[in-house]
Amino acid sequence: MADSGGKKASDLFIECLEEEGCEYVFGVPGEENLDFLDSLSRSTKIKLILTRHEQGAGFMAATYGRHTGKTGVCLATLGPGATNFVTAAAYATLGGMPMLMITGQKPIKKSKQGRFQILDVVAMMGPITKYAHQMASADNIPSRVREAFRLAEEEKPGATHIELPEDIADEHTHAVPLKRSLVRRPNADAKSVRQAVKALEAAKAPVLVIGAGANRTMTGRMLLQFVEKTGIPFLTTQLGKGVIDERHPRFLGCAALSAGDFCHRAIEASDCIVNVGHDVIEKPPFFMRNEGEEGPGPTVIHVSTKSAEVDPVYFPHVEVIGDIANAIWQMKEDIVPSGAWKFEGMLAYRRAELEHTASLAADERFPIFPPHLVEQVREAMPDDGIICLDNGVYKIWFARGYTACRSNTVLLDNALASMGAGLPSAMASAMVYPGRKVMAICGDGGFMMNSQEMETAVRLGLNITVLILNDNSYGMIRWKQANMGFKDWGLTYNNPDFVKYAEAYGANGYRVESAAHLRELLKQCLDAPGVHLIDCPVDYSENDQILNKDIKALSKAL
Ligand SMILES: Cc1ncc(C[n+]2csc(CCOP(=O)(O)OP(=O)(O)O)c2C)c(N)n1
Ligand SMILES: [Mg+2]
Repeated sequence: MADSGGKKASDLFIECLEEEGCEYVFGVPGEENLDFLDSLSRSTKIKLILTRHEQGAGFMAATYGRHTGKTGVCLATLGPGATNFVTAAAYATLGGMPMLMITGQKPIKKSKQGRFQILDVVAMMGPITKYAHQMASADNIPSRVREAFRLAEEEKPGATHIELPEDIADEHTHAVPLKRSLVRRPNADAKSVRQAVKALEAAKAPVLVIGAGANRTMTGRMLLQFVEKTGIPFLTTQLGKGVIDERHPRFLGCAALSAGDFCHRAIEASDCIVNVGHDVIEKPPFFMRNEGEEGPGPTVIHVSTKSAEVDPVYFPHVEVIGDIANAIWQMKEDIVPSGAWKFEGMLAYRRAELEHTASLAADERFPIFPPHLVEQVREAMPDDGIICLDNGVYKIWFARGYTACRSNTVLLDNALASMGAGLPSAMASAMVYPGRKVMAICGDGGFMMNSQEMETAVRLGLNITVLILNDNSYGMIRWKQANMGFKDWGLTYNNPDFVKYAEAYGANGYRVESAAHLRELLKQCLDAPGVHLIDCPVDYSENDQILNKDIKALSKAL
């Protein structure tokens, strides 16, 4: 370290971010970030996106990472700023989204402040990130920043953290940014591919399950080619939704309920499951059986970048490990489709599901019936439109019933499953894809957890529609409460006047008055620039009956 000559550490830090291709820093700076902020002000490549809460910044950075595969960067101060990052860190790490969090800190060499606001932020971030590091010397900035990006982006992507203390940010150094290396994921071994293909060729009714890890560039294309060549039907988990266009005739549905749905019955009819990109963060939508337990279960083939984390509910028989797109391509090249395969039974379950959904979706009652709402949103959105779901009971209705046509057009979080991400993830989506229609779909509970970001959305001039499903309660928990036989207690509240609330932010607010009015409003809002909020009263009275009882009974009766 030399104070004379060289360049200021915070300037070098920004240069390192530029070298990585960083476009935005989302965040709420504190006084411990002021060197960094000053250096950022001179960058011509990186824009500061100021938010109203660090959690909003973190959700936005993570969503930027989810869409682009490039690390989203966010900034907060020490102590309370850093603790506000915790949920977003967990969201990115569990959800597989590359993100770098930068936090400030008081000087680490000399400090006059005692322990004011000081927490061991690096230790706090340890369990919820892939890498957490305190910068102790300006000379190390290039290698530490490179490392943070490398680890954030490497499979499985997730959050990393660098703490940049004030005195280090103010040091001078002659270090220079490191370039990104050219790196490729290793390909699956041909023998493992052969084993998997042999098992598939010998099966009577194989099926593909597409999970979180398959949601990567190129994987969807290869999977589609595999399905086209073999005719093997597929279903997805919630985080695998949209990897293949769900209008495909071999689509069997999305596993959004835990069990007993039509797609679960289809899997039960299979004797060989190819589980593509399974991440234990999502419960597998099938039950494995050990030998001796009610006969042999299906053969399970795990295709992923990493070997399967063994779990009481997951212990596959064959593993094909390597780049998923390449592994599927190799399997497609090798496989000879078998004339003995039978898919009719599985496809019949899907037809029954579609019939059941169509009958519900036709219900134009007011307050709006969730399956009808899903259908209307689908009709209003173009194929490449993006819906960003917060967490609530409607997530199940959308995961099951909304036909995704493209990858990453249904953003939902079935990993941390945090409330509050709907609005920020829609904002980041609108920034990454300014030419596409973007809608946040939130419960009244989840929306209020980060509703302050309405100001950010208006200030940034984003084009988004926020659809609020209003039931004056934490509906998801009420649904579970009913299902568990408890009395209806402790989960209702009042809401602000959402129309006035939107207007107070300079956005446009509307209240749905009928099913026909909802249709009109969706069209109007999606066609007009700016931030629109639609307050939509919903009728959740049949959630328990349909999701917990009818679906199970109907699918079982087939
Ligand atoms: C941050 C956070 N707190 C609590 C929960 C537990 N939780 C899951 S859904 C839910 C209720 C959601 O209510 P709302 O957003 O109004 O959606 P609704 O189910 O009513 O449609 C709660 C409290 C959570 N997932 N995340
Ligand atoms: Mg609610």
